[in-house]
Amino acid sequence: MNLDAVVVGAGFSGLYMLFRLREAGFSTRAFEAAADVGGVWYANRYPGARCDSESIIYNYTFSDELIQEWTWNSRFPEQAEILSYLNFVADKLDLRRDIQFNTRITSAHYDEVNNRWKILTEDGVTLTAKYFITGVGCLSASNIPNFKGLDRFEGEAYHTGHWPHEKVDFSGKRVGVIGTGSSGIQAIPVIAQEAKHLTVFQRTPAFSTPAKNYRYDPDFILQTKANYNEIKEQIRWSKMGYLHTVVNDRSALEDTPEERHLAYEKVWERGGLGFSQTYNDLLVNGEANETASEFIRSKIDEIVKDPKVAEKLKPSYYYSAKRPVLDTNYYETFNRENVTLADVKSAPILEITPNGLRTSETEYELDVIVFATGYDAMTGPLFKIDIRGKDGVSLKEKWANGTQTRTYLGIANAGFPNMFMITGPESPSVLSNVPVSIEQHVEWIGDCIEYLREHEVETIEAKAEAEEAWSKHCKELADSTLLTKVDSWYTGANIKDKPRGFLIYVGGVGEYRKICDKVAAKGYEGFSLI
Ligand code: N01
Repeated sequence: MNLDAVVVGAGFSGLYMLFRLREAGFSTRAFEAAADVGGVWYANRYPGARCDSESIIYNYTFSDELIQEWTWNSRFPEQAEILSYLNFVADKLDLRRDIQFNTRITSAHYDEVNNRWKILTEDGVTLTAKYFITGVGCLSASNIPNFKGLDRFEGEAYHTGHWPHEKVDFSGKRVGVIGTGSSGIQAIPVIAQEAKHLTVFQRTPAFSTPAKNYRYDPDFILQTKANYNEIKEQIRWSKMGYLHTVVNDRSALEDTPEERHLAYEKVWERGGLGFSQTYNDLLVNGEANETASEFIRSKIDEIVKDPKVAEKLKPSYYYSAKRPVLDTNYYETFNRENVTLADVKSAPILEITPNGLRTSETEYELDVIVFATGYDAMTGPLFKIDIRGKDGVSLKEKWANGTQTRTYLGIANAGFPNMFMITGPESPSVLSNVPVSIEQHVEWIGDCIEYLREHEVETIEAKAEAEEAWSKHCKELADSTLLTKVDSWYTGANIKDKPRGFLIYVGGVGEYRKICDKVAAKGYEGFSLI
């Protein structure tokens, strides 16, 4: 099969990319490893899975028809609802006829002589395409730590990112959840309600603030749909792709402790990810950050009845330097009789045993282990495909296995002509409301490919110097924040032997859009067009 474009993935990115190119008249096919559309929302079916972005902005904005015909139920959409939404989009836009499911792309090699990408699927089929576009997501390569004895466990074991389609029955069972990031913190309160006993294995406590989810009022939905153009413009030019903005546009240190307390209390009660926006310097000034961190720690003391447990749940890193977590009754769950907190920082997990797991202190008998242990983010999903550009150099080699990951705008790579990445490393991606960033990338890539056709350009390739400058800019911006001062999956610290690096553009989605638009307006400045 010889195509204009091959798109990898049928999640938010792949679906829109397929549509955008097909509408422009390019022969395009998307390949998806899973059996249906949805990407991470197809795979993340764990109990309590819900998005932290508010529903009304967690959707495509490019089509008014889609906006008007779809109605969200509640403030934060649950996994099944998002999956229904993506199915609705796939049906409405008749996308399935150009998606090949159950098909993993294993390699994509650039053939310099013919200027084509040679793409191989897991079942041995070879395709060629002029453009190779990845829509593999930033958090799709799940991580299960290489615990000793992992394969000896005789009970049930699940990773939150690859949850079975059938309901997992926890009733009457002794369950262990390893990991207290966003996934663990959403799953724990729900599993606790059903399990006979739940042990939470916590290595680093997370800062969590309440989601305060609620059902939408029909009038609010009507109003939202009527004003959607305004909403769309607002999120597209915002800092993070959200509607909320900085609540108090000043340093936290300019307020008295009493004023700060009132401000934090108000934003805590409102719920959602806006807590990190209470003041304008929480992510850049350690002292200001400490005021927010201390407020959350005081809330843990208020909620958790056993002071020893409360103490263990209190984080000590800079709030929001790791991805902040939203919860529904997370801290309250530790007041339940059937829930135990095991601190695996002080007593690490030594091995998984046939009947549970053993830490340096004691043994835990478990019927079910839930690995909420996260992802090899950003580069992990790309490295699952053997991508080779000019001279047969692989992306892994080019990025020196991650030690020197550099891209141009997070979209393109020197040495990899006619290849585009949607939400690639060094784009705003996971520091934004991701669908907003996805749409911007898809539209920019779509416009670019149309421009190439119009101007009879055969290849587009990022220049090495443009890439160098972009990476330097990304690094400088990140280093001016607290984000690089804390170990997290943002920095690669969660994966054993993964090189450290901060692979996200922190300048904001509005600013980033301006930069990308300027590059295009200047005839794709920083790229070689031949
Ligand atoms: O993964 P994580 P996640 N022994 O990496 C622990 C998005 N998301 O799946 O911090 C013991 O955050 C690890 O401990 P530590 C969102 O962007 C969004 O929860 O490394 N523990 C940590 O506690 C999110 O940030 C939504 O010390 C081990 C946990 O496992 C991202 O996905 C929902 C361990 C992993 O936390 C990832 O979230 C879900 C070990 N050997 C996800 N190894 C919403 O929008 C790891 N851990 C709601």
